[in-house]
Order: sequence, then C-alpha cells, then structure tokens
Amino acid sequence: MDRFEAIKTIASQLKDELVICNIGFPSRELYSINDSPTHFYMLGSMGMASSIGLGLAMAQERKVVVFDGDGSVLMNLGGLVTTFNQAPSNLVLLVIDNECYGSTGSQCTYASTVDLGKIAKSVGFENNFKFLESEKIDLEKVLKSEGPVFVHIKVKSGNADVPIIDITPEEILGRFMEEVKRP
Ligand SMILES: Cc1ncc(C[n+]2csc(CCOP(=O)(O)OP(=O)(O)O)c2C)c(N)n1
Ligand SMILES: [Mg+2]
Repeated sequence: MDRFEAIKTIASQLKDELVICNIGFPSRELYSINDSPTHFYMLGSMGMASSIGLGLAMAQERKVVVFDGDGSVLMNLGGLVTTFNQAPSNLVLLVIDNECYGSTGSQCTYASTVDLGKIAKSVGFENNFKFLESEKIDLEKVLKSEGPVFVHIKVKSGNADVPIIDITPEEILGRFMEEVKRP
C-alpha cells in the first residue's frame, strides 16, 4: 500500500468530518480521489496541518481528521505535546508514514529509525493505533475512539500521477469556512 491507496481507503470511510490535509502530494491525491468543501488542503507550511487541526478541533465540536506526514510530524514534534495537553476529544491525527519527504523527491526522513507511534505513546496519547503496510485500514474503531487519537500508518513511498489542485487557496478557504460555520 502506498500513500494514494491509504488515502483512498480512508476517504471512503469518512462521513462529514472536517479534514485538514498535509501540503504537497497528500492534498493532490485526496483532491483527485474525492474533493469536498469539508476538505482544507493545506498549501503552505509543512508541519502545520496538525496544529491547524488542533485549533479547529478546539474551536468547534465537529470531528476533525488530519492527514499528516512523517516528515511534517518530525518537523513539528512539539505539536504532539500541545495536542496531548489540550486534549480535544474530537481530533484524529492520521500520520501517513512513507519514511520520506515524498512530495519533494522522496529524500529519507528519520522515521525509519525513530518510531512515531512510540513517540506519541510516550507523550501520552492513549488512543494510539498502528496499521502496517500490508494491513487494511479499518477506521471504525479509530473514529469511535475518544480523541485525541494518534494513528500511525506505514506505507510504501511513491506519489500518484495526479494533477495539481486547480482551485485557488481563496476558494479552498472560503468554502471550508462556510462548512465550519454550517450549523
Ligand atoms: C517549512 C517547510 N519546509 C519545507 C517545505 C517543502 N516541502 C513541502 S512538502 C515536503 C515533504 C513533506 O514530507 P511528509 O510530511 O513526510 O509528507 P509526504 O510528502 O511524504 O507525504 C517538503 C520538504 C515546506 N513546504 N515548508
Ligand atoms: Mg513522508
């Protein structure tokens, strides 16, 4: 299973959760699999999808699902500590771990030697799931768990041949904010 297959499997199990997606190919892949106003494609800073998800989860009650990457989590490890301490019960952090900066040329990260799931456990995340590359990602238990939930998903490296997102950042933000404000 690669990132594209993982996102496809996960997207097919999501309902009306608010989704924050990591910069680069993860967002392009999700956009091509299934676009929705409930998706915020984070086109800016690497490492910030989890922090945006945290703020969003704290600001409203709807469930928030973040698609993050190993490189991004390693860049913003402090975000895990903040998330654990703020403890939003409606936040699910999915880390798609391909052990590389897949979107910028697949340079290796340290996720091959440092276990991100163990880091999350040591920070205190009690609801902590792991899916290996060969395992089917079943989100039922994950989505039923009390947040904040950490999900470590191991995948093969590789990007799907998908085009860039052809809606503007303003459109992405505008329609997402309408969704967030929807009663
Ligand atoms: C602060 C910052 N540094 C570097 C980049 C360039 N960049 C964009 S995506 C990316 C790789 C992200 O790797 P990862 O989070 O593991 O996601 P993957 O693409 O592997 O799914 C990099 C280095 C950036 N956008 N922002
Ligand atoms: Mg990666």
